[in-house]
Amino acid sequence: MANSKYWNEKIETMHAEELKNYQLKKLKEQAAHCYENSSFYRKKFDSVGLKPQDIRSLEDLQKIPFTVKNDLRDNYPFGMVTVKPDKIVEIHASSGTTGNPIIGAYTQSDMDVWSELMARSIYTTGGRRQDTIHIAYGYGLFTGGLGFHYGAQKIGTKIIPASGGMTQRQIKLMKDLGATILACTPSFAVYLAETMAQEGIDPRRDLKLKIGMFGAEPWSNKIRERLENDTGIQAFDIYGLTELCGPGVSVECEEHDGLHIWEDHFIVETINPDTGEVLPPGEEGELVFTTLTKTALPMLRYRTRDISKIETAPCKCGRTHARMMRVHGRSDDMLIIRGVNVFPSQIEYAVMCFSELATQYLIVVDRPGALDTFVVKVELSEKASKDPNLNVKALKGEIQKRIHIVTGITAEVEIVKPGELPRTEGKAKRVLDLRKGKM
Ligand code: DLL
Repeated sequence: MANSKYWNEKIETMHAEELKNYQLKKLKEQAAHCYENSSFYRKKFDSVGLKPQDIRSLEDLQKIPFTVKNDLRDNYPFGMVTVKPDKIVEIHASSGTTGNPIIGAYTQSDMDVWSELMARSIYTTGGRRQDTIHIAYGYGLFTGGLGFHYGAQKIGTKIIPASGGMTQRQIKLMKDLGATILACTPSFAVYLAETMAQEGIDPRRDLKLKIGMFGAEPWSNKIRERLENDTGIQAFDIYGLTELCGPGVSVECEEHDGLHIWEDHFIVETINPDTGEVLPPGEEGELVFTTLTKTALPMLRYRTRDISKIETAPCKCGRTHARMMRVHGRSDDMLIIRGVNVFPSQIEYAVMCFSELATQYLIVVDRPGALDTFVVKVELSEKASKDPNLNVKALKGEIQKRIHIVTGITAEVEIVKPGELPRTEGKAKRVLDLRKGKM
């Protein structure tokens, strides 16, 4: 049971060696479950002459072939499910818009684990029974809304299941109902903060918010600084994906130095995304997860395409579970512009260096002729837009220089008025690639 600091002290502070032994025991069980109950996994094992009993150490995990997103798409909807259909109690799906959706199927035991991990994650950020959590992640097939709901329910927190949309109404509800925790995407949090400013609401004076739990999309420390400054809350990063459960795979503790991966339920590896080679901790690469306790749709060596690095050194908070550094992008988010690799997070970093700018930005890439065009649209902050001494031309030049420093290529910078770029209530869209079909 939870004491003042940990939701589950024994598990969260388990000695590293003990945690490894526990993982190995669970890995053997999960591999056997997959082999026995899924023709998909049996074929994977057989293709490399592997049997579940060959998994004798954690290093042996590397003998199992990777599982990729297309495996899930190709086996849609239930081809990779490893339990009888009547054992499935809930289904979610990720937000992709084309092709077969990626499905998350849960048994009751999977639901219990997910709720437990979400309760642990909320508790880690300081959420307690006395809190009121305003959940503005979408409810429905997306795992954000309900994932937070189940975790908060387990803690006993008062829940406001606001879901997405109706920004002004959300602010009124947060104010009137005394929300102390805000859970939503970082881009929606920025939008809420902007709207509050426009409506003359001072979050420090008019609201009781103290914790923000932001995830489901990449966001930078610069956005954290802005959000914390604008609202007075302490912002925490939370990560997860439908294929593993939803939110609750990892979360930041009060040290804000990486997200603790709940290693009693997941094994993490980082690999070189081009070669598949396993990288040592500390080296940046693609995150690969193996579930240890999932029963309906277990994932063995699942390639997430998310780029990060792992920190195994002890954390000051006392938790022994490894940390992943912020995901700053996905391998498939990477743009190749005029032959140069560009991540949207690099642009975000450059943009956030300027206090004259709001946090919104949009990258527009096109190929009208032989060459790529690369436009970065940025927005002036309300304050800067009212400054009569602002030299827009000089500012543009500075932004362009900064983008060149971080990416190595020159962008055309367009500065637009506050509020002109599109806002989203869910995951932000930062890139408009108009080259598709012109390549
Ligand atoms: O986004 C689950 C979630 C909901 C996480 C609410 C956190 C909060 P999917 O829709 O399946 O699930 O999208 C998963 O979103 O592979 C990452 O690329 C990205 N992502 C999720 N959390 C973060 C984060 C949910 N904290 C995909 N930082 C993942 C960066 C994130 N990217």
